[in-house]
Amino acid sequence: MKKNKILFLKARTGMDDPSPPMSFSFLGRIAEEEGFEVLVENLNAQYNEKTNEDIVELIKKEEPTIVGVHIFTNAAKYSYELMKKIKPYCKLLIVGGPHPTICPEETLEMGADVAFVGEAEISFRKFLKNIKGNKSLKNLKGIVFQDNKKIIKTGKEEVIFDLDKIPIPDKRFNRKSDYIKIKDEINNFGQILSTRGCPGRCTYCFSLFSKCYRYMSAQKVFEEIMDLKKTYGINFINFIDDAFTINKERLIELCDLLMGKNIEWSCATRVDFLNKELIIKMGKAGCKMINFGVESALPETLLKMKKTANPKWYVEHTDNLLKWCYEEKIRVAVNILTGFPWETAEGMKEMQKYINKTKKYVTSGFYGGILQPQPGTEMYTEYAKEYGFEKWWLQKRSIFKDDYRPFFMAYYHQYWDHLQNNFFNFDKDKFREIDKLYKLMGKWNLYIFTKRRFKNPFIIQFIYQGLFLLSNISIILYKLSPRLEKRILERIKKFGYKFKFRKGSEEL
Ligand code: B12
Ligand code: SF4
Repeated sequence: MKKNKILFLKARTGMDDPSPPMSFSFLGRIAEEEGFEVLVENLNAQYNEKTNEDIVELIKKEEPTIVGVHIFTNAAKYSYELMKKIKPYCKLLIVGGPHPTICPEETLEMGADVAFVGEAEISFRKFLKNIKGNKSLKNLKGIVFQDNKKIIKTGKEEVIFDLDKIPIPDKRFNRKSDYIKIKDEINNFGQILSTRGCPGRCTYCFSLFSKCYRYMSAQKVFEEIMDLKKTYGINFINFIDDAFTINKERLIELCDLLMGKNIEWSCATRVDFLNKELIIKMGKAGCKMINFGVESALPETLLKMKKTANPKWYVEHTDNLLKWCYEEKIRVAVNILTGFPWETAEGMKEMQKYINKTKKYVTSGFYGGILQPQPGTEMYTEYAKEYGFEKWWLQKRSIFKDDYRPFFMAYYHQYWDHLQNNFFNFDKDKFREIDKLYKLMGKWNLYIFTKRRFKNPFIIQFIYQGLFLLSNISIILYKLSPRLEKRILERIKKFGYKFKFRKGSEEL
């Protein structure tokens, strides 16, 4: 008998994925357990050169029973283009991810037969069983679909409380060559999601996994690490949890398990769930980098974004954390988010001072962005109508031709496109000060990027100044003509990539 096949897809967006999407590893395993052959094409993977037309040919050749598309809001427009192309050849087109969770009806209008809402391990398994048994979808929870032109919403599927019961995600379905060209890039397969949900209430954040914080046991996390080490030879794990350090006991237990195991790792977390004692312990257990969701140092913004009720304590505590990490030689990345409607040019100048004051401790770089109000968040619900950005993900045309990002965006002005989107109609002064703020952070990123790769102070200065100069030339050229910028700087951008994996000096 011919085996059922499922093809998972992610559309190209122009902002490459360095690592395979976790959703396909979780769901692929379930599909395989249910007797499906699993195919994955992530067109957004950094080295996947396939086009939408190639996917049409693939579907014609493989004739999958189900085609499943993962959709981020930022990728919605691109995903819909892909869906339009493949729809005539699909037997059953399903979608899932953050965007279908928030806007399931829209995805149906765009061609999906079924949209999955929220975390899908339970609903997806039941769905596959139903498909095999030719049963009605009406009894399934967690999906939205059309029946005789009527939209049927089946209600929420139960939250998975015991994460240890979910099988370890299987990364085998992903083609290695889509993500790896240089040996060290194997660590891109080292992502682990060890918790789900976040108790935070930040007004700009959409939490697909609900506010209910759940976590895998330390023992199960350790098993997954060992599995990755054994299968892929991975020696650097990247925990992609929203707030990895919330459960103190679990963190301590995991650190104890990792002591002396020669595994290095990084994680992201909120600043209010960490202290000096934990940082020391994490450092000893191989933690090399912590990404802090600091977001702002402005009291009004911290309060209005619901990050903290005590901004004074928050900023002081953040300063301490950064120093403690520095002392323990744990590199630090800091996320900064600006662009809120109440912020002013003066506020942005304050933020510039804050960056200058703290940058010494930010040894892994500044990230974050300029607010893009995601649907399903308070920032979207409250301001979309007032500022006229309803359904922006369908309207905003891409700033970039052929999805090529100019050289200056590589390290210097990573969020330049976010600024151009200008959701909240910033006045000239505010626009200029935000621009300055991100350039300041970008300049620091260029410096530490160089410093980690070279030891000789003369060479560091030479390369850093060179990159800085090239970034500014790139801006001027881009303003003259984006095509000219591409012709002159695309090669240097690609060449610069070789430095990315040059072993960096561990000295901070
Ligand atoms: C890792 C990560 C990234 C990585 C992605 C790496 C990769 N290989 O995928 C990087 C750093 C590249 C990234 C970038 C961005 N990210 Co991000 N990211 C995350 C993060 C922290 C984890 C994602 C993850 O792996 N989750 C675990 C998997 C298992 O969950 P999942 O993908 O949602 O899948 C589950 C369900 O959705 C469902 N499902 C998913 N797909 C499908 C498909 C089918 C067919 C079915 C049936 C079900 C299904 O089943 C899965 C299992 O339950 C999430 C936050 C979070 N906690 O999820 C944010 C998050 C996804 N990112 C977000 C955002 C906004 C961005 C950026 C736009 C940020 C920016 N402004 O630049 C960019 C966009 C990049 C782009 N290409 O356009 C938002 C998305 C909001 C939205 N409405 O889309 C999130 C939710 C963060 C947040 N709380 O706001 N991100
Ligand atoms: S931004 Fe971070 S801390 Fe705030 S709700 Fe989202 S995941 Fe939680």
